[in-house]
Parts: sequence; structure tokens; C-alpha cells
Amino acid sequence: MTNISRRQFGKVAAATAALSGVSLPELSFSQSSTPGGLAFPRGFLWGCATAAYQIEGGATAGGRGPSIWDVFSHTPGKTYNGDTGDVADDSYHLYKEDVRLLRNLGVQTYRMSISWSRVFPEGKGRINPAGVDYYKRVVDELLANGITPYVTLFHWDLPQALPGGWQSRDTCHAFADYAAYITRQFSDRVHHFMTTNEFTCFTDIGYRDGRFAPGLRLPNGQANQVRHHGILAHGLGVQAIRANAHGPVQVGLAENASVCVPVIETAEHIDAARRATRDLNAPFLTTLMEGKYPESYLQREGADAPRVQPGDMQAIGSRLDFVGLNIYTPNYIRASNNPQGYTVEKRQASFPHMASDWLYIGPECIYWGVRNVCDLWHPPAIYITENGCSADDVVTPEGRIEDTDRVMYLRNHLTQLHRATAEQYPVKGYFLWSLLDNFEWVDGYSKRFGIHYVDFATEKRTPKLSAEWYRTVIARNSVV
Ligand code: PNW
Repeated sequence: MTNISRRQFGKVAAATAALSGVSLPELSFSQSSTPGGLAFPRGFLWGCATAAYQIEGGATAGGRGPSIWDVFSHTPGKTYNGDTGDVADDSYHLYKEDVRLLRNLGVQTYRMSISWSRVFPEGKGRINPAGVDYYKRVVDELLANGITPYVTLFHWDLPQALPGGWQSRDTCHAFADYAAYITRQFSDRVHHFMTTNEFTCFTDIGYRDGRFAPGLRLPNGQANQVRHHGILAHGLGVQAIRANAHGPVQVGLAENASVCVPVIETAEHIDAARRATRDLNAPFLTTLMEGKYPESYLQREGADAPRVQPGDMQAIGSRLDFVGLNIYTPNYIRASNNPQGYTVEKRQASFPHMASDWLYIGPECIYWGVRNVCDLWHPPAIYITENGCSADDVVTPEGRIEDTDRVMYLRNHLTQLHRATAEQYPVKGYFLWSLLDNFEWVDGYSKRFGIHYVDFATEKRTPKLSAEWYRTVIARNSVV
């Protein structure tokens, strides 16, 4: 092997891929070392991400039960323009077309989620076979096109029928039962599972701030208990997946950890950013990775600290095969003599952001997000389970969507991700958010994150410039 030329080795890899029946874009070193391009490691996985409620529509089709997002989005005043996910991209009916888009991009992987209430309309008990069949059709269509599905079990669309939602501990057990059932049904063809997506969004934003479903504003102690139920559900889910899998599976989650970028890359600020990562993620990722709540978190919350039962922390600390990071935006961290050892810099009014006003642009966040998590906790593998942006896309008279701003955002983030792979951090793949414009939660259809434009009146999909660019990146395995 040592004497094989780089070019020959590239051919061997392509031939092996062809033999295994996986259709990969043709890669060669002459391509991946294009002048100006930054080559990613061989075998790096490129993908796109979506979530069930944001793309499927078919809200009542095939026996699906309502989720808290159906109820919330139908409540006047909760979403932009009263938009709902009733129809969305109609991927419930158009999934084959979506797989075609994926195939045209040349992705090796696709991150999708399952709507819990499509499978268990009441969240537990009665199974809806039509829902299971739908996901089998989607998965089989992906596999037939050489695309590996990565499946998220919970992307915020909690079945409405579960009493008390995430305020109830019973919901954690319902989730574990659902995870066990999906694993039994799908682990013959799906080998990568993520339990939950973004703890803060479905706990704090839903139950403390009330901006997301179910729209509650609970006092601190109760909101902390909701957080605990979120991570407990994850932990019980990991155990359930492992216990029910037909063969080897990789289990992880998708978490939007707060990303801490040192304000200047000197040792003191780098240390501070690492400390801040541990502290700002205390109730979620830190606790999962360390198997216990940090002392500082318990002290800070005092009488409002979560009530923990025997066995909880063991489940929550379950070993993970990978950590998925959803990375969009940075916090800038400065070393300080204060007790926690850092401060978060305030952003100037002129700090640039994308079309969503929270989406501040700081491409180094993807490098530091990976590095801080790896330096603190050394997970065996990292995936970027989401990265992408909203932009004010318009269709030109020629029918093109010239989203040069999105290409700028993505190119800069991938350049920083390349830095992480070049430094040997174990980043295995990247899922771009998102394949399609879709239901952007409280922003409804007003914010477009897709690399394919969707005309929501006709459901017509049109590749944007960013899709053409991403296709090139994938084909060359290199940032261009
Ligand atoms: C993620 N923030 O949500 C979700 O996983 C997706 O469903 C969503 O469409 C996508 O990012 C774009 O918003 C986030 O305020 C929502 O920092 C808010 C934030 C981050 C992620």
C-alpha cells in the first residue's frame, strides 16, 4: 500500500465504492487538489438535512395524529402570517422528487426525521401501519439511489395526545418505546440514528419563553424539569435503540450547542472559550457527555435544580457513537478574572447577519464548535448535522435564484470546517440545512433556508446557485 501512487489509490477507492453498490461521485486526487480548493478527507460524507414537520405536509394524511406544532401553528398569532405545516413542501407525496434532487447533488447521505405522531397517532399504544409504510418507502427510495439515511427520531413534533408533554416524565418512557419500535422496524435498513434535535428549542423555547410549541411560560424550576426530561428521553432512547437493533447501529443526537469562539486566538481566550463551552451548555451537552450535572449548574439553580431519580444519570450519560452539531452562529468569548473565567462579548449593531435576525455570520464558529467539543469530551466522531442560512431569495426573470450570499456563507463555513479536518478532528460528515425551502417554524414560509427554491403555490422545486455550487463541492470533495 505504501508504494501505491495517490492517483492509483483514488481509483481503487472509486472501484471499491462501485463494487459495494454505493453510487459515489467520481473522485480523484487531481480533482480534489484543484488549485485554490481545500480537499476534505477521503470518505467524508456530504449530505442535506430536513425535518418531518417542516417538509412533509400531509398533516392528517394516512392516519397521522396531531403534534404540538399542528396545534400551535393553528393558534392565531403564533406563527408569521398564521402559516402552518399542513402542506409545507408536500414531501409526503413528493418524496421521490426530493430523492431525485438529492441524487442530482451527488450527496452520499440524507438526514431526515420521523414524525412520531405519524407512527403513533396518540404518542403511544396504537401503531399506525400507514405511517410506518410511508417511512419505509422513503428509506427504500434513498437506498435505491445509493443515499444513506441518517434518521432523527424527534425534531420537535411531539404528539399532542401525550398528557403534559415534556412536563411529564411519562413522555420520556413513551419516547423510549417509540425509539425501540422504530429501531425494530428500521434497523435492517437504517444504521444511523439521532435521538433528539436541539434541546433548548424544544424545552426552553417551548416551555420557558413560550415562543415555540407548546407556548408555555413556566417558572424556572418547572422549566428546568422539562430540560431534565428532554435529556432523559435522549438517554432512554439511546438505550432503547441499542437494545432493539437487528445489527450494528451508530447512535448520536443533533444538538445546537452554544458555540464559543475565542475573541482573539491566544491561549488565554482559547482556554476561556473552552470553559465557556462547558458552562453555557451545562444543562444539555455537558451533562450528557459527563454523565452528571456540573456542580456550578446545580449551585446556580439552587432549589430550582432538576429532580433526578435513580438511574437517570446513567441513562443520560450513555456512551454515544457520534455527536451531531447544528452550527449556525458564534458567541465571542473573552478571558476574565470573574468567577466563571470568561465573558461573552456584546455584538455591535453593525454585526452582519443573514435573513433571520438571529443568524449572525461568524464562519469560525464551525471550527471552534468542533474543536471545543472534541478538546473537552473527545467523542469518537462528530457530524455537522446542520449548517446553512436564510437568504432573501428572488427568482430572476430568467428563472434563476442567484443566492451568492448563501454561497458566501456556506463557502466560508466549509473553509473553517476544512481547518478542523486538517487538524485531525474526527469530523465524518456535513449535512447542509436545508435541501429545500420549508416551514421555518414561527417564521412560517417567510424565511428560506433551502438550496432548492420552492414555489409554495405549485410545489415546484428549482435549484438555486447554491445547489450548483454544493454539487461541485461534493463532486470534488473540496471547498471551491
Ligand atoms: C434549527 N437560534 O433551529 C432547527 O434544527 C431547524 O429545524 C431550523 O429550521 C433551522 O435550525 C433554521 O432555523 C434553530 O436561534 C433555531 O440560534 C434557532 C436557532 C438555532 C437553530
